[in-house]
Amino acid sequence: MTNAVVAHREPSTRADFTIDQGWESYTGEEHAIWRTLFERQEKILVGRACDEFMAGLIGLGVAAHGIPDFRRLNDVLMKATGWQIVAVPGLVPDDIFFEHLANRRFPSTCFIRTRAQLDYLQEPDIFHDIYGHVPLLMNPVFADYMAAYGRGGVKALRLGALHNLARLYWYTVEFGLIATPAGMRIYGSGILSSKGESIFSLDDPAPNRIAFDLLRVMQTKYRIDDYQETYFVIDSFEQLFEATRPDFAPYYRELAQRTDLVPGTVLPSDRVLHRGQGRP
Ligand code: HBI
Ligand code: FE
Repeated sequence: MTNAVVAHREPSTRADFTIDQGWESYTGEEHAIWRTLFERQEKILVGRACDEFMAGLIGLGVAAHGIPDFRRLNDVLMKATGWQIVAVPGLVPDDIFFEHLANRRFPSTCFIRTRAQLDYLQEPDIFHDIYGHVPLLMNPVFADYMAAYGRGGVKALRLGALHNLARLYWYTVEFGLIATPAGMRIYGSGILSSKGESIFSLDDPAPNRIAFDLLRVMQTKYRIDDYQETYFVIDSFEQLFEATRPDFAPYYRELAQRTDLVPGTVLPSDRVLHRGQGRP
């Protein structure tokens, strides 16, 4: 992330790392970059994003015309599921991140990528966070899952098992697919906010697509610098919420006995929905 883009957002001086969004200070060019990203995804995601995401986007009124004001979004979001967006300068320490999620506060960055970064940037920007993550927080079951994830994160930190839980977040909240009667659909924010991966994750023969299994996901490493080699597919948000209801301490003990799996692994015990052909 080039510092120049972030420079006009003062770093936080608050203990919870929050800052003011400063919605009035966005430039015309920043609003135009939002419009470009929004209109591009709007076309690509028809028939690719899950219905719950589309409903959340409409419910929130996240429109193409420019960068949304968190105050307006919070009026709607709070009424729908008790969540609110808080502005942060960038990635915040894990303990702060989980504390916010556990209290139904989604920490969103408020800078937007440059035109040179339209197709890829390593760290989350406001388009990834608001367009990618927040619409699904309008869905009550998913909103409960995210709050439960926050509570779980606080505990995982104490148990030294954060790396296992971070994999669950990665393969569901960021890069998850969901099976529907109309076919596989996207719900992961890292995919929804990415032009290339919105197409690759569903259409490309290269990656594996494997039915979600909690321990399998938490045992599997992931890459942050390229498309996923494996996507995990849930049957419903209820399945995801139920799977993560129990106390995870026994799971962490079990995982400590297993060796980590590399991202492209396919196990005989996997319910393989598509066996990837690997990338040329
Ligand atoms: N901070 N702002 C922000 N956004 C994230 O998605 C985020 C973070 N800090 C930590 C983090 N994600 C992950 O490392 C945790 O899921 C483990
Ligand atoms: Fe994210």
